[in-house]
Amino acid sequence: AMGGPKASNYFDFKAYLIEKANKVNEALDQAVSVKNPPMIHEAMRYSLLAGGKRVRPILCIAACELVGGEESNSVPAACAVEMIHTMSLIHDDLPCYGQRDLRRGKAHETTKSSCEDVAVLAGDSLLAFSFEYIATATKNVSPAKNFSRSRRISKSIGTEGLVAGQVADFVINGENQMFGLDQLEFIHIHKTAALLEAAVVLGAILGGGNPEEVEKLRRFARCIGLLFQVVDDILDVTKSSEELGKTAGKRSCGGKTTYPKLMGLDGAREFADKLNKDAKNQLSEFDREKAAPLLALADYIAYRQN
Ligand code: GRG
Repeated sequence: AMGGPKASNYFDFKAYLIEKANKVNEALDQAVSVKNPPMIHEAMRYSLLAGGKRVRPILCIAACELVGGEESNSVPAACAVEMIHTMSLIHDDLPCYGQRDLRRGKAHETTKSSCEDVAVLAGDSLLAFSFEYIATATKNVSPAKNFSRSRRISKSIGTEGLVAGQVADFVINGENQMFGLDQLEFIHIHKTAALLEAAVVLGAILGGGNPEEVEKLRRFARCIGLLFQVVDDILDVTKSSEELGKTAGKRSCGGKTTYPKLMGLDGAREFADKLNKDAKNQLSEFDREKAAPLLALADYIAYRQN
């Protein structure tokens, strides 16, 4: 297929990421234009276009292409998922969630003080628009598929998805004591993996994947979602001990329960390896060359340094 990996063992993942991210950025730029009232559209664009690795949209496109779909089939869904992710970051940066550092640099600094009202509205309108956009911008999709797609995305956001994770996070963390692996996993599966799963499943469905393929890709996404957070926790420990001369533990945010705290640093590293292997195992029956982008994405998440 056009734009897919070349027929050689070598796969240029860096070039792949740049190509796909550019495609997504272009589509997002066109999707949300400045119209009336300009202020809210500018706030939406500010957060949406302020950078971000575009992991979720790239996963969506890669899943679509893996099962034999055309890239263009999945781009609107990929963009919708990124709008939802951006909404969650904007809301997460609000003072009521106690966020210490704003994400994406200064992207959400509108949330700092007097602009909280705009930030809430920018998040809300991105969420609403994501559904309008996916329904109108995706071409050649049956009403039945359209319906099941909307349902899947809704579930990944609401009280069975992101919101469930955020609520569990503050309820459990609010008790201010260590909790167990099951609870930690519940938080991450919902706060992080749910949207990654939705991205991949939408891509696979739009690409024409059969139910077995969709299910394998869904499990793949769940593993890398959890992996993302285990690696995050490991980096918290290793980064803060690297920060010589600075207050130790700056990035490790005090009493928070983390994988290294529950399993030790080596235990957490072993768990991360296991998740990476489990993720890749889900792809073992796909064509290896076609699976190259997703295999590389798993390693990218596993071996990232910040
Ligand atoms: C769903 C209405 C509604 C509200 C959201 C605040 C909240 C409720 C949920 C929190 C969700 C959240 C912020 C989860 C963390 C997800 C995460 C892993 C963020 C970092 O993602 P990256 O590294 O960020 O992909 P970039 O900027 O690269 O896109």
